[in-house]
Amino acid sequence: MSDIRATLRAQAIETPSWAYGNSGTRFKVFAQRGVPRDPYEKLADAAQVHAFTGVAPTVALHIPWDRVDDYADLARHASEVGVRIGAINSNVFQDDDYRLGSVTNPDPAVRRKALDHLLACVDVMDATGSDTLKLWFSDGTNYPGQDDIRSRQDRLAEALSAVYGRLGEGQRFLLEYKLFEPAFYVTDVPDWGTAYAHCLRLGDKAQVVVDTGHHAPGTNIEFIVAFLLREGKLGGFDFNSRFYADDDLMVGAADPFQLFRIMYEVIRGGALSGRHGGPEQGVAFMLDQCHNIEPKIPGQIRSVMNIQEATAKALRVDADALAAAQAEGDVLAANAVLMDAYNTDVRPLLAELRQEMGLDPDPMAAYARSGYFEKIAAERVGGTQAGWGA
Ligand code: PSV
Ligand code: MN
Repeated sequence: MSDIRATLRAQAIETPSWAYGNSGTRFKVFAQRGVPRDPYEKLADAAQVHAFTGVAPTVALHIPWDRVDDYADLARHASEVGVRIGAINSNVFQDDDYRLGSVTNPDPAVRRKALDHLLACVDVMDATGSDTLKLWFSDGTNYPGQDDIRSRQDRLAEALSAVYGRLGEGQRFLLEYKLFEPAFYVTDVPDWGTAYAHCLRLGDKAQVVVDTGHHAPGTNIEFIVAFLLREGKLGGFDFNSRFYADDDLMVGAADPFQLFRIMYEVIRGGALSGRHGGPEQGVAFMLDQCHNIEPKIPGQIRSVMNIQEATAKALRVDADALAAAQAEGDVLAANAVLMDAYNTDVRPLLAELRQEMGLDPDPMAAYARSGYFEKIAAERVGGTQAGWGA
């Protein structure tokens, strides 16, 4: 039990800067009070999530949504408020130039522009001390015959190779896949196999990131996790949950059992220790979520707690009993070992752990009592609220 506590104490979950800004669907972005106007305010909000949970020490940036004049100054601000800069997320999907793709665009000038952005993101890593670049491409085609599938893979490989060559000591990139959207016919990186094949060719500094919302219904995500971990190619997670497509809802909300199964495979693969800097950063546990209708900071706190609960349950799986049942081919006993762990109420354990860490046992209530929301709602008046594209 003390091992479980130590492991949970050391867990690190990264929150995304964009979760604190306004967001919505293509139908409506709902503005909320107190939303940050710039990346500095986003970091201040992220620091609240860390202050109340104790396990969210890093914040992912999205460039250009978090563009500032002086990234070293932004990193300084992060440490002043009690967090660090985590992954740098590139964005080659919002300019008119990218209508037919970014790094896979048939026009070499557009490909050059996209590549320059990716390289500029590595400059941001250098300035902020970030060790991870996250690459997601919206590239693809909408109609059969629109462009040559193979040539697009060649162009993708060329761009990835150029970015890989620019990575410094202790830096890596994570390649993200997504089944569809915004491209509806072919997506150039649609699945883990495509991402894995590109990363494998490049080397150790290229790994796959699993965004839990980016799969077809019914996909066995924990199998992907087990496989990639076994191959040393799982670089991280973008956690969120989905009911239909890429819903970006709070992780653990739609399917807490799936999250438990994923965390079990993470533990089975010895990968819970998370990021620890240097060339072997380990698996980055990142949230990639939007809080369209719920308040943002509590939405992030709840999500972090959901991951903690799934992790605590997965840590409670009796590995010896499970191995014995599996060796005997005792299907029901093996399944029962897993289900016993899943059905354990770990909330008292986590509450005690927080108290040991000098935190309030109930982060949601403690945040609500803190008055932080009332403060930012009163202070953040005027200016332009951060949101998609800002
Ligand atoms: C794409 O849907 C994605 O999951 C990528 O990680 C982007 O960078 C992120 O969403 C933006 O929210
Ligand atoms: Mn993502």
